[in-house]
Amino acid sequence: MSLWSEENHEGLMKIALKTKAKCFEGVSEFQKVEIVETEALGRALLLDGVWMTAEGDEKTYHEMISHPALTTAPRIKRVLIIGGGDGGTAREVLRHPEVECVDLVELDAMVVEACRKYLPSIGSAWGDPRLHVHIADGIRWVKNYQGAPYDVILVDGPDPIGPAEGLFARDFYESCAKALSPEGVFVTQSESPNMMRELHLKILAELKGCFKKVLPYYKGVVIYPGGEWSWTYASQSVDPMYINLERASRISKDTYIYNEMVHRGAFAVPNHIRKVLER
Ligand code: SPD
Repeated sequence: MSLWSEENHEGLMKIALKTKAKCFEGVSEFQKVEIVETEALGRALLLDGVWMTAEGDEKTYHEMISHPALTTAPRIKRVLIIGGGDGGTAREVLRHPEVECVDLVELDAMVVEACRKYLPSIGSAWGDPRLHVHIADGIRWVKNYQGAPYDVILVDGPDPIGPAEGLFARDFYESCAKALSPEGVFVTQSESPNMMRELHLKILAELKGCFKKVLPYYKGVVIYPGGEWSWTYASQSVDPMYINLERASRISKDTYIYNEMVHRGAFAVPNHIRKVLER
């Protein structure tokens, strides 16, 4: 096999990792699913040739998509994860003892099966009885949702290509806003603020049409284009700076990067984004 596995980002940039072996390759109804063993970051998942997660790099992403919401939402009993088929986000969410029920809605069964088998350290919470995995379309799930409101919704999807495109659309954000309790918190991964700046700004603009508070936050993720990554926090009433310190300090005992100061610092918005948001 080739000594390198690489993502070619729009013909502009390549992100390549030296590779020892291929653990899994399959083509599902939706995409090509690969798990490779890399020299630098352990096993890693690619979907359609795009890096999704790697054992040696995943903690920053999964802690940052989860804990800012989970340490600030007033209630965190009911959580919806859309995507997240590698199990890393569910693992972080389920570390909060107040969480009673997590619905994880992943489109592609092959992703869950391959990750359960080859990336067990990322998905270490699959056996938790509070976790309910649904192989289904997350966009339809929230559109048709009639159950008890969620306290937190986390969107851990890929880039907006193919079936994932709808995860970046106004309709989807509106459905999420309706499926949340009035004091609920929504977080989505919101792409690279530098290599995908226009897309990042579009996500913020669409969310602003659906939520009263919309705040992007940032941290580095080694395997994503541009190195710097973003998530966006949205709510009708909750402010991410009002941190439940008991929850934050409890969770911080075992996190890789997350703590109260990392949380606060991540919400510092670079000027080139801030200027657009203030317009
Ligand atoms: N450019 C890739 C963005 C992928 C974001 N989601 C990753 C899933 C990790 N659980």
